[in-house]
Amino acid sequence: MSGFEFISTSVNDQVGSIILNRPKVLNALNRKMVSEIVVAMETFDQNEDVRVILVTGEGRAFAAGADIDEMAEDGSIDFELLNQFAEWDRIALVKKPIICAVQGFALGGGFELVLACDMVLAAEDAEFGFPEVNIGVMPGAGGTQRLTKLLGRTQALQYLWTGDRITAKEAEAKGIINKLISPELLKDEAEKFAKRLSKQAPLSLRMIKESVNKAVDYSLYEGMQFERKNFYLLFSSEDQKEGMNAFIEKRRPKFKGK
Ligand code: CO8
Repeated sequence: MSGFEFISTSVNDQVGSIILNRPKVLNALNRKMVSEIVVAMETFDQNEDVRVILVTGEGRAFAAGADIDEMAEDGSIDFELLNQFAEWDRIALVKKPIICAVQGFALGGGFELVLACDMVLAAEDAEFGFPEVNIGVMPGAGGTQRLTKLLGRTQALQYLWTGDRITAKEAEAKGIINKLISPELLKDEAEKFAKRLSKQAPLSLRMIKESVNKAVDYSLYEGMQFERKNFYLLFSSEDQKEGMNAFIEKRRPKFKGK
């Protein structure tokens, strides 16, 4: 993929990497950058050579939020007409696993991007938070919803009202992140983990992601019905035959994603 101004992308060993690349402003997310991130995710989602998507930030921060300079003079009608958050909705439609690796600040829109990913690896120096309250606004790309679903109402209000940051250690204890890693090892460990996932049966990863996401919004009964259909569906795949035959034949399976 080429032609991006604010991100860089590459494909390596079936992992599609997206690097946020505005380090001078701590990867502040301007509108074009968000569009580029979403287009890159969608392009990787359709690329047969990519099985897992990895999002990282260049420099000392993952992303310090939406670009305040860009929106400072905006009015509400500008937002309504731009409809920029529709792009964020498209992240939830990406079928392949999206992993992010966070160092330094993940604030405001940067934290919302983290919460929109499927799994989060974080360096010990990572800090998460919603400081919007300090500048007279509030999260707009899912922050109030996703944080509340993760932490519950009381704790979500605490962080959203105070703007206090959540340290990497606290984030691990609260289940916001999957794994804490030393800053020097973050990049290598994130790549290693993404590669490990890329060896798993791609359709299983896909159906599991879809089913787990339903658990967030569906009742248990509806979710179980949904899970069942996805379970049945996998029995139409070549990978199910390959996986089970490999087990019986005591060899490693070779998954094709079909
Ligand atoms: N927007 C624009 N520029 C930024 C941003 C930002 N969010 N964050 C940092 N920068 C710039 C600084 O202006 C500075 O630029 P310059 O060198 O030209 O002065 C450079 O990045 C380095 O920053 P600092 O010198 O401030 O670095 P410090 O280490 O002293 O402080 C902080 C780091 C604490 C992260 C500080 O920069 C800060 O408070 N940044 C703003 C954080 C914030 O308020 N984020 C929320 C923004 S609002 C938001 O995200 C709404 C979400 C809505 C939906 C998402 C749509 C994308």
